[in-house]
Amino acid sequence: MILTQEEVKEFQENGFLILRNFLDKESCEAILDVAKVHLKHKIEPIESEIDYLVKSKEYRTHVTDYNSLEEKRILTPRRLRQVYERDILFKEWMENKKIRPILKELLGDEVVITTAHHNSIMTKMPSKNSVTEWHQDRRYWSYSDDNLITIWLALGEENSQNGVLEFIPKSHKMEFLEEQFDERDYFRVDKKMNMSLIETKTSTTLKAGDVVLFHCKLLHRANANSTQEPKISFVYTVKGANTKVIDGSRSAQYREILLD
Ligand SMILES: O=C(O)CCC(=O)C(=O)O
Repeated sequence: MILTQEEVKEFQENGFLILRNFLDKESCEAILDVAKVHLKHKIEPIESEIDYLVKSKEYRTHVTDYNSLEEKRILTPRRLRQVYERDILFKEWMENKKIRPILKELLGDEVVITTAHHNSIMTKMPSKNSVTEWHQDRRYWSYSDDNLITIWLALGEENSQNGVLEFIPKSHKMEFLEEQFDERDYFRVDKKMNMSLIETKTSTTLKAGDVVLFHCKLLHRANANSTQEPKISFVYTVKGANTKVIDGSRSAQYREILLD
């Protein structure tokens, strides 16, 4: 499967692209079954809801320990970290042969998995969960340039009630002032200069098997999950082989996998 010129243009211009029905239902269900076991038993490394809310910008930029901070027995998982190593099914999806030429085309480079970032099963549990404010994933990452793409696989339906992704198209190409972000680098919704941009937001319901590819500087957010079912997605990030990790940074603490 290779992208059409329109699809490549759409990604370059808007900063994201949706590939509908990309992974078959059986594979999604198999991944979901394993993910649910790891979530049920709270197998570390996990980021919990509390971690997500309290970790500072400094912590996220520098600390490489991905285990949860709060007591395991009471934590609500937000994401299972380091999934590449957790299960063969997870590894197989991240090395999926159908998606490789697509990523290569969009990166314009050889594809490298960055296990330091995302590399996760992302959840929003019904009992205790929170809004994800507008942000660029790139903010805590340390690389020579911005040629990084996140691959978001929906494992069930994602809609406005359970926290589907919302994007600000074209924001990956925009230059922003420091004052447009708060102390944790979230894009401020109370700033007049941000409001008109936020009005251009877009989102669409996803079904199991749909994939969203988005640029590491694209502004995105998600509602809290107000339903009784968890929202569970598989999220990992790739970079071009010529995009170099900054030595000594948190991004350099985990291995990279070159896909041939
Ligand atoms: O809340 C969500 O599901 C989106 C999470 C997200 O964008 C992130 O953690 O980078």
